[in-house]
Order: sequence, then C-alpha cells, then structure tokens
Amino acid sequence: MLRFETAGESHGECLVATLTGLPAGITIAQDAIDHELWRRQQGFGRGGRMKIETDRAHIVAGVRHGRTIGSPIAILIANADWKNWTESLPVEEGDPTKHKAVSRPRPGHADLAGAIKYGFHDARYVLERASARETTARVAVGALAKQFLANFGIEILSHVIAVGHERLGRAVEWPEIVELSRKTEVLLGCVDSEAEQHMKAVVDEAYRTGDTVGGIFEVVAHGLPPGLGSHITWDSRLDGRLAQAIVSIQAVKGVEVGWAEEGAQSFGSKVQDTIHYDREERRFFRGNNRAGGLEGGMTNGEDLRVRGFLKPISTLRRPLESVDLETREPSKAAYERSDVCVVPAAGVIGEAMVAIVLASAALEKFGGDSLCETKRNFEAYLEQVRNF
Ligand code: EPS
Repeated sequence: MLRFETAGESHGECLVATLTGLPAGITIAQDAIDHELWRRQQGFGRGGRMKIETDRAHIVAGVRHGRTIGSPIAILIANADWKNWTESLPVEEGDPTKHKAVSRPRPGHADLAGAIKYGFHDARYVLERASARETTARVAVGALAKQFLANFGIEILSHVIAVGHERLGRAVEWPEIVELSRKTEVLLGCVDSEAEQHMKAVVDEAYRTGDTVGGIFEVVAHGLPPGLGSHITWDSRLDGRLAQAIVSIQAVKGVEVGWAEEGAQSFGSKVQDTIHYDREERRFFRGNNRAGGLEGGMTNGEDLRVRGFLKPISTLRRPLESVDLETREPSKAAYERSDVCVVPAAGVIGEAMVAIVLASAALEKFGGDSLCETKRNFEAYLEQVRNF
C-alpha cells in the first residue's frame, strides 16, 4: 500500500514529506522533482512569497545511488522565509512578545473554525498549517509517483480551463497539453493564448480592486491501461478516490470527472461514450471521452480527465467584515501577504494528487517489491487485455 504524509508550517523551518510503499529499483531524478516544484511556483497572480522561495527537494532517505530501495522515502524542503520567523515562531518557548497574532479571522480561511476547534486565542498556528504552502510537500511526493508511473508509459499533466468568468470554450487534446508543459514562462496555464489573455485581464482587475479570483483546472492522465480501480466497493472506486484527492487541495471546492456538469444537463444518448473495436490493433475504443476515462470507478483506457474548481483565495487586500477574537467587536479581517490567482499552480498540485492516487491503484493491481516484479505483472496483464 502506498502511503504519504506531510508535515510543516508555512513559516516554519521546512516542509517534510514521507512516501512509503514504492517498490525498489525506480530511477529517481532529483531535478525532475525540483522542476515540478518550480512549476508549482509559477503563474500570473502568485504572491510575494514566491519571490523569496526557490523550492528544492532534499531527499534524506529511501533513495540510494539514484534508485528507490523500497524503504520509506523522506524529503525535506526548506522554507527560505524561515529566517524572518525564527523569533515569532520558535520551536522552544521563546519570547511571547515576538508572537505575530492573527486575531481577525479571514472569511473563507481555516482561521476561525481552527481557532475555536483547537482553543487557540488567535489563528496563527491554524493558518500556518492550513496554508497552501503545504502543497509543496505534496508536489514533491507526486513527482516521485510520476517517475514510478512513467515506467508504465503513464503521464500526467494539467491545464487551465477558466479564470473567474473567462472560460476556454473548446476541448483540449493531449499533445497541446504536452506543448504547454514545455513552456519556460507560465502566464495562466491555458493552451489558447487568446483565451489566456482574457484570463489575464480578470487577474489584472483583481489586482486593481484588491480582490482575488479562482477558476478551473483540468488534470489529464495519458497512457492508462483499462482496469485500474474497481466497481466492487465504495472505497475502491477510483472516481471517489480522485475526488477526495482533488477536493483536499486548499481552496478547491468542487471536482468534476469528465463532462459531469454538461452531462447532468443532457439526455443519456448525448452523454455516453459509444463503444467500438479496432480489429487490426485488437483493442476497444470510444467514440468520445465524456466519461473522463472512468466508468464504474475503473479506468477504461481513455485519457483520465478530472477537473478542480477553485474558489478565490480568501486573503483579500480589501478585507471583508469579521470579528476581533479579543474584543468581539466588528472588525475588518486580517491581511497577510498572499496570492491573487493560483489556478495554474493548483493544476500542478492536482497532477501530484492524481499521480499519487494512480500510483497507489497501479500498485494495488500489479503489486511487487521491486520495479521489475511490478513491470512483469503489468506486462502480463497487458497481454491478457490484448487476448481478451
Ligand atoms: C504559499 C505560500 C504562502 C501563501 C499561500 C501559498 O506564503 P505566505 O503566507 O508567506 O505569503 O502565499 O498561502 C495561501 C494562499 C494561504 O491562504 O495561506 C505557497 O507556497 O503556495
């Protein structure tokens, strides 16, 4: 079983991730992890923190001589900003007068519910952990999962479909997303430059007005065999597992597999993907992919498409109405440096979460303590599928 955990606070010394359950013998390229971390930091609308950080993964366990050894993998990612917080967030008792309290909770953030739940007098410790900074650790783990999946020809990328009310009005094919991923400058992560300019205008407006803006990203997994996941129990259904993984990303409020929203508004004859057979290649294929590559909680061999709906970031430069936790008087919410738009970055985080879920489903199906064992089982299954 693949398991991962993260620890770390936004302004603590570092983020920590552990991943347990990857087979031995997987080649791990550290620069490929750092590239994913770089991608997470990009996009028009990212805040001042991204100018401070250059995220780098420091592997301290589980990888030797460039390959996994089957042991838990541990990764540290330093917070460059920590040097500015050593006195206000010390591990030891420290000087309480240096503490940076957040006593005016931000509507939409974890601040108030977290402070009440943990009995804290202010929201500082809650926001430190609730911050999307934590996703740095998830992306590092996702980069390991991607490197594992690449051995089976499975690739995962994302693109942006909407920023605010500006939405890309056409379907996007896999080669376009691959081309997008090769860009060295990221604006808003949309494959269509005209649509991307419209999206940029929305972010410009949010900057002008002291506001924030959300949007929709789509994660696509390419090269999947049919039969990952299962129809037999609620918790083995891959669609449910992916939904949980996507909605667990900070600020994501909704998830869609394939064309869920359009499907709900259409008749069945317009929604289901017709089934066809290629005699030469001896394989089934679909007339369309409105199901997003999943039927009955299993992959069906088409590209997997899952979308995340991101609400606007809750830290507003022009703050909303709140209540001071000390005085209980009406008061404007606190403003902490933040982002204005994070949709492309959320797509990269979505890729990581999808990679982790797919790696887990692949290991459940094919097993193996070493990569060659997993590969042997995978190849035998593909042969079984060809001979079906
Ligand atoms: C983030 C780092 C954070 C925020 C953001 C995500 O850094 P800081 O709080 O120092 O500016 O920019 O966190 C939030 C959006 C949030 O609501 O907490 C990152 O690395 O992604």
